[in-house]
Amino acid sequence: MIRNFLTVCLLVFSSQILQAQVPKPTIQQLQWHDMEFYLFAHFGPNTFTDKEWGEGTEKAELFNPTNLDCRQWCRVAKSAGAKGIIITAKHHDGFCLWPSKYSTHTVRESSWKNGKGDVLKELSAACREYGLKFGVYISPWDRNHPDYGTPQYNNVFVNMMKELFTNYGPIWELWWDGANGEGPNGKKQVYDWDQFKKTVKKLSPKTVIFSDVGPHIRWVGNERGIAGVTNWNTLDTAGFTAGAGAPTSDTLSNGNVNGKVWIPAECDVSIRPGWFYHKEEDDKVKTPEQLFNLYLKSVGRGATLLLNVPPDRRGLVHENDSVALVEFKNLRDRIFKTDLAVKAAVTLLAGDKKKPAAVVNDRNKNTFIEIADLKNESLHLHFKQPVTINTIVLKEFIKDGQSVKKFYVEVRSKDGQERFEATTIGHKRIITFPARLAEDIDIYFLESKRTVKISEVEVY
Ligand code: FUL
Repeated sequence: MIRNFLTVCLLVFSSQILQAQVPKPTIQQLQWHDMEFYLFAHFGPNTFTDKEWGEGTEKAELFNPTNLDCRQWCRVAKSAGAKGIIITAKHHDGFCLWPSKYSTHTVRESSWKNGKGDVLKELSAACREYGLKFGVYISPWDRNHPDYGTPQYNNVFVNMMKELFTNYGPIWELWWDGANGEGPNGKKQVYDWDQFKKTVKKLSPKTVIFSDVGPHIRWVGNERGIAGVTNWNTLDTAGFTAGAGAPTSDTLSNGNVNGKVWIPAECDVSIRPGWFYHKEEDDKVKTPEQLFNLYLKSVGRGATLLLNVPPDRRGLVHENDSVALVEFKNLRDRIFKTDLAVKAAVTLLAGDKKKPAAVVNDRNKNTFIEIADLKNESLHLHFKQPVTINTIVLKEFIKDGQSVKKFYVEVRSKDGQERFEATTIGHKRIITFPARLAEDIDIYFLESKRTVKISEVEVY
């Protein structure tokens, strides 16, 4: 009797431990996943010198946009269906787009608005006005600051972040570039990441922090905007740091299947070849089709898409970029216009038993179907009237973690059947194929870490 009791206790206890070990997103990370697509704005002295990496010796007065209008950036972002904008408040050249007290290389020293301008003030206000999230990139590497390369510089960096959070918040995402080169005195900085993290946690606990290794969002391991075909939201960070000490690109692209921490990937890429605006790239803006392809390889693989759209010397998003972005939005709207799954009868099949599973086409991401017995259970969608389709979207209920390792979708009709195999799902998996007729769709889960929880299936 006592033995039985002890066994039960042990089982309950160990299942609780297992539960506790499942890495799950925070509320802020969940909200971040749902943002899916947002813009990056590389802007600063490089815009005026045609460089990608300024040396920090550029004269501050060079920074002089003739017609800066952050509201125009926001209108472009809105018409592209982007949910926020992250601005390079300070790139490697050390120039601050706000009048920082801790630097002498800022908008205050520039000719723009006689030194009275403040890009962060204008952009944060415009984002608020247009209902966009406001994010900030701040490069720890500083090729201008005299303290860079000494312990004092870490305090400078902390003080700058204090200014950002105090004067321009709420800041939804903070972007720490891992680059760590030499400063004006030829020395490299030993970054005090712990102090940086503590500062942000104290000032703005809801901000999600990006770096190569999180703590909240990881780099995807390339600057092409492409997530791994297999993409785990989990990562092991012990022993790694941002920058040179980061895990390999492959690991960053794929995540770690049994990673201990929820640190999902963000895909950063520029709409042009460079990160900063260069006139000679005006005809090299990615086409709407190229952008859509990137969308499929980022958002469609469970990551987010951070698309850089660099303002020009006027301080405006160039016409070519905004045209491409609007067309990119039109393309998505056309493709994802009518979700045919809503009309399908969805059931969970287990042998010859059938259970209704309308939770996956109720368009409520908070409801989900559980599939525990992978060998015998599958999801089935039946269309009374056969439909022509080329896209299937699946979503896992990631609030409870990520589980699916391998699955396939089978599309059947009188024209025959075709199977599409994939690995992870996570926030979203978009499967595309040449249009074909569908009367039935079966989804089989082949491997999973735990009980599969699917919240949505969409069909287009
Ligand atoms: C890199 C930087 O060196 C590039 O200039 C750019 O800002 C990119 C987003 O991150 O690390």
